[in-house]
Amino acid sequence: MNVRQEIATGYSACPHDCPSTCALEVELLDENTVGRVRGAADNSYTAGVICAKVARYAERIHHPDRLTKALKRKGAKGDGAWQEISVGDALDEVAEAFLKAEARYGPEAVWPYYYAGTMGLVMRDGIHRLRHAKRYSGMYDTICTALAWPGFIVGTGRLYGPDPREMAKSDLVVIWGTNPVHTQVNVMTHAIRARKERGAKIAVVDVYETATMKQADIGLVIRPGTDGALACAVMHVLFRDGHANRDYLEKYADCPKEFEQHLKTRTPEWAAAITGLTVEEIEAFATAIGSTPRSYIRAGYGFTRSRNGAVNMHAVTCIPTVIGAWLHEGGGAFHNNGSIFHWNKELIEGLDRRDDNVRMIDQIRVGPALNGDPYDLEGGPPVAAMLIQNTNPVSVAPDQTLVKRGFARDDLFVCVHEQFMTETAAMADIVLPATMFLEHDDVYQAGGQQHILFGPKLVEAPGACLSNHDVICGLADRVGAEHRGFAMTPRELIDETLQASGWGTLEALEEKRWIDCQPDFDRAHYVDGFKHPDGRFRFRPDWESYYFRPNHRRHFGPFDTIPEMPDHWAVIEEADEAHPFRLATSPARNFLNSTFNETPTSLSREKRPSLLVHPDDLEALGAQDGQKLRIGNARGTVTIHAQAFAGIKRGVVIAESIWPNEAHEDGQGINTLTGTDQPAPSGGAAFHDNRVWIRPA
Ligand SMILES: Nc1nc2c(c(=O)[nH]1)N[C@H]1C(S)=C(S)[C@@H](COP(=O)(O)OP(=O)(O)OC[C@H]3O[C@@H](n4cnc5c(=O)[nH]c(N)nc54)[C@H](O)[C@@H]3O)O[C@H]1N2
Ligand SMILES: Nc1nc2c(c(=O)[nH]1)N[C@H]1C(S)=C(S)[C@@H](COP(=O)(O)OP(=O)(O)OC[C@H]3O[C@@H](n4cnc5c(=O)[nH]c(N)nc54)[C@H](O)[C@@H]3O)O[C@H]1N2
Ligand code: SF4
Ligand SMILES: [Mo]
Repeated sequence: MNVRQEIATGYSACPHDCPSTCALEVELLDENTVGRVRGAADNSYTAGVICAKVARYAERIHHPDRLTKALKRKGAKGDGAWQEISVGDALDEVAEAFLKAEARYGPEAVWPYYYAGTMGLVMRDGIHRLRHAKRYSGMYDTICTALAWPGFIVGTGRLYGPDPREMAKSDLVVIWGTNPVHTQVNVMTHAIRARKERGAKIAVVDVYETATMKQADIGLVIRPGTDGALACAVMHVLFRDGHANRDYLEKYADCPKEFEQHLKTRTPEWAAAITGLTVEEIEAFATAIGSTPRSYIRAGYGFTRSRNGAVNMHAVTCIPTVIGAWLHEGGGAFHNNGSIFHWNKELIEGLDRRDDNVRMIDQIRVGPALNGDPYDLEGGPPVAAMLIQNTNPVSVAPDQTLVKRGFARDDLFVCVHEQFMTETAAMADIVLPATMFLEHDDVYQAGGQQHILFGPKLVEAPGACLSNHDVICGLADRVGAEHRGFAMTPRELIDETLQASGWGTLEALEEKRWIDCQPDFDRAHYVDGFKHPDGRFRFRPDWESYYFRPNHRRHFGPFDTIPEMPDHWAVIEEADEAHPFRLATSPARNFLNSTFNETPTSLSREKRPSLLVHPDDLEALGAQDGQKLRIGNARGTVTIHAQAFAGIKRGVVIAESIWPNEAHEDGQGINTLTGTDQPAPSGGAAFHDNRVWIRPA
């Protein structure tokens, strides 16, 4: 007899802010306890593979430090002294503070602040229903996608591209400005399948020799913010050497002849001086692309987190257009599938109550806004009260000195709804304990692939944990916000939203576990035309007509100097005599932004905050491997340990992120050094575009 009991399996989807949105299988040990988490083998994108941090989810969901009770601040802000209260009393206190702020200044003094800690549509987006119903200030969400998405859409007309599973059918997979071994492991599954099954080559473009580049056949380490120059030189070679597909260009592009002319001076020599590559590296890369019709560019977010990031993304998407790679299976460029899902979010977000005249405050400007910068407040009231869900600004937002000062304000009321005592929760007046994804129902949409997935409640939540929906509805009731969505269950919201969006019922989704929403070949490859009125790809994009959100300041930064056609746009924070180094804050493998920096395995693998520095730079600084360094710029200074690393250009340094401020000596984390200036055309955060000085500590 088999004494080993059969372990029950639950089906779910990974809720984290990651392009992969893996289909999961979860061991259910009892009604409260999960075991191992695995990737669903029968999901064609997940293909049985997930990252190590989610495979060990038991460490996070059953973590002894999880918040399970509501807490009210006892001492001064950030002192760490708390009183336990009931969640009902806590919601009463939050509602009272919101009503008080509203009575004194009007509803725009309340600023709900949120992000994508969960990507579930009900739990992430329900906060909009509350703000629309109450006319609270809106948040212009810029921290992640505001540079990348416009850069892609401005050329193609839409945010989608060839099926990401087609990478397996490519002959050259170009992984550009993303580090999938850390950030979206499934890209590697499909890229490596192409190599195994068809002898495809893998090329990687990054600013250091990443774990992904170590697996590549062609590795290009460039200087940060120079991707536009590399792309232009590649296209110069493509035209020069007869690789341009002129019939395709005639039919599918706006101004191929002028573009070819424009590229005449963007030679490999020109780009070598900007990127730090050799002419030979650029020529070989261009020839590989030019001689491979089935070349698939997987463009990430990383290379857009620079002040010229949107222009650089557009430049990269021009490459497959020049050679007509879009026509081929396993060819083209892919960034995100946002446009294929045609969601109707009216019910979940309460869009029927939206008023576009209500103030929007820029997410990345949380520091300046909380410090009363009139530019951010648009002449309106101060931010007097906040509800924060799914985000940890006192670690992840730029210019931490201002962020921390803002959250320390005595006249600011903050409720943080969290799973852990994050650095943001630590600054709150009221902390509410939050469920995790396996403890509530939600529906998920992938970005880096094409599925809609359902994640049901599989285990009971500990203690007094509330879901985001519970908190939003509980507050709505107490502040007099009315909307029929507040009286519905998550399942009811999901079912109605699926049906309104044309995706059938929840019952059908639950049975199938996911919906494959991949558009047909001609659409995904733009064979039916690019999504501009004339069906043509734009080499000369109309940045002017592009806006990111309705009724918001349309253009930011040095908008008027955006180059007419792809180029090296020299608006990055170049090194200077006082700040000879360029710093990128690329993601650490075992954290996800600031999430997982509480789990024992992630912490033991990441060890301590460190700075990758070229050995010759270390020597020139008179410093040793492992030694403490001070790095700084006009925004502040940070203490960090040096790690000698040869896979990087001299003058460039990398701090794999995001450690808490508190993990650094003096409590100054890496975002002390990042900026809140809003890049053109429509904002965003230039997290990898910082000039710094470095000294031995
Ligand atoms: N382990 C882990 N996974 C994550 C995250 C995490 O923090 N950790 N974050 C999640 C989130 S929110 C997102 S949005 C995605 C983002 O995932 P990605 O699309 O991978 O984007 P980034 O993580 O910003 O950076 C990717 C790579 O871009 C490189 N890079 C920086 N500047 C430049 C440049 O100028 N040119 C080029 N060519 N490369 C550059 C960085 O060194 C880094 O290796 O990942 C998600 N997954
Ligand atoms: N220096 C530097 N800074 C960066 C980046 C970088 O590359 N470098 N990357 C940027 C990017 S791309 C992004 S997207 C941002 C992300 O920054 P954040 O949006 O702050 O993401 P996380 O740090 O993962 O924090 C998410 C929080 O949500 C909580 N959470 C998860 N699920 C739920 C839930 O169901 N309910 C509630 N109430 N809470 C929940 C988690 O516990 C976690 O504390 O960081 C940005 N900051
Ligand atoms: S790779 Fe991304 S989506 Fe998949 S399990 Fe890990 S964090 Fe979740
Ligand atoms: Mo992100």
